[in-house]
Amino acid sequence: MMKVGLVGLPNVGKSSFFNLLTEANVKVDLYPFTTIEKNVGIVVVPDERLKIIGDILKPPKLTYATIEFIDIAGLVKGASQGEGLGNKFLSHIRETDLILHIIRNFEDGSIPHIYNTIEPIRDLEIVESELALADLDIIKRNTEKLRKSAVSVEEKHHLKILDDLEDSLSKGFFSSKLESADRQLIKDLNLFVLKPCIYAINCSDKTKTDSEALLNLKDKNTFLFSIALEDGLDGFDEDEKLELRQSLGLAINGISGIVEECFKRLDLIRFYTIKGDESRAWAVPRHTNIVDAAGKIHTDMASGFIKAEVVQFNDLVACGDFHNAREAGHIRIEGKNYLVKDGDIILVKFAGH
Ligand SMILES: Nc1nc2c(ncn2[C@@H]2O[C@H](COP(=O)(O)OP(=O)(O)OP(=O)(O)O)[C@@H](O)[C@H]2O)c(=O)[nH]1
Ligand SMILES: [Mg+2]
Repeated sequence: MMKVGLVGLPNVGKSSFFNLLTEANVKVDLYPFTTIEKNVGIVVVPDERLKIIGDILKPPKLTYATIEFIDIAGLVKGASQGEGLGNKFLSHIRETDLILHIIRNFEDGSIPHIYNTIEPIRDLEIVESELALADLDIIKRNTEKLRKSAVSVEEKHHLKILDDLEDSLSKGFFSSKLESADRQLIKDLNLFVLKPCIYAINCSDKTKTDSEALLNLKDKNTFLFSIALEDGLDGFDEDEKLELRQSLGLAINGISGIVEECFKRLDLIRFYTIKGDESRAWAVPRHTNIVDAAGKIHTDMASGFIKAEVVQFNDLVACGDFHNAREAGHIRIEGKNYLVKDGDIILVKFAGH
């Protein structure tokens, strides 16, 4: 399962956000939330298509695709050198696929800010430079070893990738434009700089959010939300919630919008299975092969894979069910080289029960 790690300074609202995710999942019972540990939770990804499948087929059970969220303590200046609580947990963020960086943009005298003033860009830079320093540590350890042992062209190329990355991180650039083959080469280092990142700005529930600082952040992947506002939205209907968020210049979908954004940034797609008692959405990386996708459902389906019957969501909805879709000629037979597409509804035929 894909994992999202929450990072940010202390008192920016990471745990409050994590708790809101929990509540959102509990309130709608279709959205089960599981806490594995205190700070690790499984969150379902909102999915209109699965809802529609549920309405049409009325299966006893609907199962949504999920993402795991991890909440760690806040990072402070010097975290990479062991300062503060967050450092201890940085290794948990190494194991994630996406960083959700929560940034404080709300004033509240009763909630101290570790650097006293509300300055989103400064805060972003502090946290990213700590992540960069932690990456530099790892890169240096690896280049030292490689410099001694690199002989082949491949090894020297590997070393060059790391040297270039070290150079740009040392100059303060916390971003990387590595090609995917090069990325693959250094994937095992789990560097923060190679992870996709979303900046979630926790705004005040009162002020409009068009300050210059935030506009400057806009070219980054920015999501504006307000925990204080979301906390007070119980009892409003969905349209009213959208309007309130919009009037404050926030993203209209609030917390569930962030989850969707994470899904997008992870470059995941969804396919569906509708056999038996359960209709279910599965999240896989784009370009996943059908056999690997089948293996997610059951390992036997991958090892005994024969073929798959595939219908696109829209065709199934138009026809009403799998049987009618077949009559209408919408079912495709796909072999082991097929790459799964977003919205495919898949029936795997496999041998060896
Ligand atoms: N006024 C206001 N207070 C908020 C908002 N978001 C969070 N808080 C409060 O800020 C305090 C800190 O929030 P947390 O969610 O615990 O912060 P954190 O980022 O998890 O902090 P650490 O775990 O220490 O790193 C809590 O008292 C929250 O209720 C907000 O949007 N507005
Ligand atoms: Mg916290």
